[in-house]
Amino acid sequence: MGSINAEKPLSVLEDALKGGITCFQLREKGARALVGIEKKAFAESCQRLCAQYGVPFIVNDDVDLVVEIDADGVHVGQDDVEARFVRKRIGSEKILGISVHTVDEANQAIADGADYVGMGPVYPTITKVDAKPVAGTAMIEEVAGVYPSLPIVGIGGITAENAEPVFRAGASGISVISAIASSADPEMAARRLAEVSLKWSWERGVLR
Ligand code: TZP
Ligand code: MG
Repeated sequence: MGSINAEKPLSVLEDALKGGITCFQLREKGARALVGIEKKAFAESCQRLCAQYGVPFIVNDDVDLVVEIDADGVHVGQDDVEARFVRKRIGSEKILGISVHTVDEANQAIADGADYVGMGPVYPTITKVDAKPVAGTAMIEEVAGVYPSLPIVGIGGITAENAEPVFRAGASGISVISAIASSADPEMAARRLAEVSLKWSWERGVLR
């Protein structure tokens, strides 16, 4: 894996879509992050691409942008605007994802109307500068034990090679940045991740 390919993000996204990603979240962060009309224009380009592939387009944090461009959903963390207000603002049709780290936060996320919860960082990552300490898979297992039908998406340092324990712990999905965006071949990287995910959704179907 090299560094994240920030120069041509739309071509990385298109490769990832070709490789079989099933959801995309726009996370426009950091020193060089787009803002205002530039962010909106970039978001709309991502949204159009996702629509071509029939893949939901979710925006991180920016509820105003979600409403403005009619994105498919929004993802918020514990330090962002309170999730119950977000659900009220976006209505019942859009996807609401909430980052949680404990069973208590999962309880609250469900009460606030989460469609899925994100949990991590499972493994060490350098992508999120303010990430919480590495959590491994234990808390995913605990939350999945309490809420077996809650969609849990693991995040943080996940690759096709280390994804299995995340699914074994009870996650229904995995989300990645570096494993695709830092790959020399993002399409192939996405394909391998999609294969692992598919294998696990199939095993779940058999095991349940
Ligand atoms: N939340 C917890 S870790 C993380 C986020 C957004 C970053 C994950 O990025 P990577 O590159 O897949 O480790
Ligand atoms: Mg956030």
